Amino acid sequence: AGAAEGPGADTERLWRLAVATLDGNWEHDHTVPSRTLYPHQWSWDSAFIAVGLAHVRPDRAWRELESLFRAQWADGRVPHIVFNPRLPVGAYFPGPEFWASDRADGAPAAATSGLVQPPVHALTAWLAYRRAPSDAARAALARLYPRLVAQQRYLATRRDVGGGGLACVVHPWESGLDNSPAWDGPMAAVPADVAVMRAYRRHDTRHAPAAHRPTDLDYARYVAIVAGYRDGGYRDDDLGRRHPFLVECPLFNAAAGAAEHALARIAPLVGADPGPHRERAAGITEALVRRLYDPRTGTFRPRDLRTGRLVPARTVLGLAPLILPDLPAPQVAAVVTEACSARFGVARQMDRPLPSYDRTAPDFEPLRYWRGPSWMNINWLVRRGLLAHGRADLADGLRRSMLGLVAGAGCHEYFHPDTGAGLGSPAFGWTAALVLDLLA
Ligand code: 2M8
Repeated sequence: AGAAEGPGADTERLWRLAVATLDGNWEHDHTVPSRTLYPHQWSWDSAFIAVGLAHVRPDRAWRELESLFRAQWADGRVPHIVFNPRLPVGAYFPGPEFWASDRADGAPAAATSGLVQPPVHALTAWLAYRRAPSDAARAALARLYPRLVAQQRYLATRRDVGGGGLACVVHPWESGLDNSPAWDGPMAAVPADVAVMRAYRRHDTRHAPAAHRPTDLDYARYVAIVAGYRDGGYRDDDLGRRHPFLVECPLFNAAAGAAEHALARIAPLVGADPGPHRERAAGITEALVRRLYDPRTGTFRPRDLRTGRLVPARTVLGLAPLILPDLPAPQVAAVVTEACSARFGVARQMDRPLPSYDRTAPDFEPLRYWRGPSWMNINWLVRRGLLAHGRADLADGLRRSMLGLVAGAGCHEYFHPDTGAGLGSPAFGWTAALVLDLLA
């Protein structure tokens, strides 16, 4: 599309569309991912959105992150949803009454979920600061710093269930890629009753076609895993013995590593020592390679802690370790090979967008959410990884592909990986934010 050619009418149009989308989704102190599908505040959405806001409304970038971190729990976990008390009951399922955070120790005053999401916040806070440095931005960064450190500490201590230096996710929602084929194996072991699920009313399928969303069986398991965790007070001790879903995810841990690298940059600005962050970053990269890299296939894949095995599915999660600046050369080469293979099709000149799943797999589903469609946040992370490892040529191909998607379909939540048609929410926060970052 013309937008890829640099400044011009199309660039101007995309810029205005993205700003209008962010403005339309702004809600007193945060941005909703979508007014219809996700009307509350989501954790990693807010992180990506802050990057875009830094280009146009820097004060809002900091309000976005600070409102999220105000809902941090005493143990350091940053909840994946902060509920807006002004919305009616039933605005989203599962809502605050289901999560019942008010009955859990260490929960904040606001109603929240008890799960987390990939910790991309330190990275995006750093990028937001670099984009628009000011005294106010530095003061916000100084307020956030101890909270970002506590977020990392929670993951490194309470969530290292495998004991090998990586954090595990206890629910597919924590991965951010809810129904990725990566979770099919681990999810199959979770007992769930679809009849019980049907006693609830799903909210998502009122706003998006059911064929573009997770299935009822997926939801039955999502709800069952939350119910068990909630009934244990969202405590993390003894998870290995009692929790049905425990997975080490390459994207989640790459985000945690990138967070330590970012904190090492932030620390001197706020009078803290970067040394410990550098050490922890190195430790996470080493653990990722040791535990999640499979030299036989040359891929990073999640490890199911219940079986001890790497999951077989080759998903876009495996490309995420590229965001680590200290990823060793053999793994960089392997990930780039995987990205450029027919499975993912990254190229200088891309004929189709980057999918969320191996497009050669028999169960590739071009319409169903994280089982095939293309997503802007993942594209953005992979592009950053390519830039970090000297592949500006491929990063540029990805950038043009991303801009082409939004130029053709608008700020959709996700895109058909063959036709580029817009799917899910039509006015989606992180798509708008990350487009601004690409255009700036
Ligand atoms: C999706 O997840 C929520 C549950 O957290 C849902 O399906 O209702 C995912 O795409 C997730 O990555 C994202 O943060 C969230 C809000 O955009 O929606």
